[in-house]
Amino acid sequence: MIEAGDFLEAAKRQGIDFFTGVPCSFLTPLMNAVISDRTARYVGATSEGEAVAIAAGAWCAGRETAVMFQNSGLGNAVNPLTSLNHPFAIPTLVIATWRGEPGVKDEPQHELMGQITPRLLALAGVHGEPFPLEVADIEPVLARALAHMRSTGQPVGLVQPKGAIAPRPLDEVRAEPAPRVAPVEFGGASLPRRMDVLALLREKLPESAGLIATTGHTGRELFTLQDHAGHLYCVGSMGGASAIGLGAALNSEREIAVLDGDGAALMKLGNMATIGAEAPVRLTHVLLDNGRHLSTGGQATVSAHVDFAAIAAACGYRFAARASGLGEAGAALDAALAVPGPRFLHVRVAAEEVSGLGRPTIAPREVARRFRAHLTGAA
Ligand SMILES: Cc1ncc(C[n+]2csc(CCOP(=O)(O)OP(=O)(O)O)c2C)c(N)n1
Repeated sequence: MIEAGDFLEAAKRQGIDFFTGVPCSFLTPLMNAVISDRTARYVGATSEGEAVAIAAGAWCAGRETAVMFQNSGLGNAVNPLTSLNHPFAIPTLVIATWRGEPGVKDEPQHELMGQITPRLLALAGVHGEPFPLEVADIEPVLARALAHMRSTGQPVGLVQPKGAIAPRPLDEVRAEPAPRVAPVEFGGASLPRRMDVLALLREKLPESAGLIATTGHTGRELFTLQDHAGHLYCVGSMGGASAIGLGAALNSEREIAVLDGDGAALMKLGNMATIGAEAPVRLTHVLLDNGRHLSTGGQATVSAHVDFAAIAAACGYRFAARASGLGEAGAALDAALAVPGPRFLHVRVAAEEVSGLGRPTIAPREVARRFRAHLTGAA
């Protein structure tokens, strides 16, 4: 058995200074230590996949990260591990608990995942290291993990067995919820093309900003308009753009803009609750709502039934607006950028394909490194 504090201090010595995750009773001591440590940053996520994406955004802003969750949530994390961390070569230390470890008595819902956890992590491209069970093992395990992460750019996983860490109390400071804002209306008669709104955003956001474009044609439209070191084109991790934006905005002095889709936002609606609670002041979340999964054939989403600006306001975003014309979207962005974030813009756009759309010609691995250099000012 090890002490949570010994593990945390060793992780910090290895450069890990940003933690995110979802609790598990096996993780309680380590999570309590991280949350109680005023020099470590912890973000509680609504899902394990969100945590992986938040950590990816934090890495883009220059941090080394760890993600902690129950192995039940590994399924939730597989999508960003395989389609974000892997192609973009974004490392993180994954600490997954081992509920249902073969030979250890546990509940039936953990049995199958317990059998497949180490193999599932390996299949998802996560290199495994043994969880340190003695204090003397902590430093060498973490040193090897960080060396692997830095040389390959890929995540490393530790599977934490039952009773591996001694109990540790929780000393948590909860921020008071901010007063709710009322959504502002910028009504316009016509629906602009998404590409024209993207051009407007590119023009109005500072050169130093980081723009994270959601999965599908949004990233391709942004790339077709202009390639930029401050662009991150999500090729996978559908729904993860806003979580990447949160991780980046919590760790960067730059303005961060998330260019989201209605299908993607609906897939990970919990992300908005975390953004509202964490309240990064330089984050602007723009939802480009065409009412469809346009990138995959135009199937309707349920967005017509959803008041996204009201959800953003209810989640604690400090500014929320609806806009439906191009000029109105510009006015809404001006109003948004004049106040501290997080800010939300719901922009209705035409469900119209752009012909002759390019695809990013720069490999995701280079996009991520260029983006990190841009956000950390090392470019
Ligand atoms: C987890 C996951 N499920 C499905 C897909 C396939 N997919 C790619 S883009 C897309 C549609 C996204 O819809 P939306 O966010 O509304 O953007 P739009 O297509 O309208 O640009 C889908 C379903 C995916 N990439 N990942």
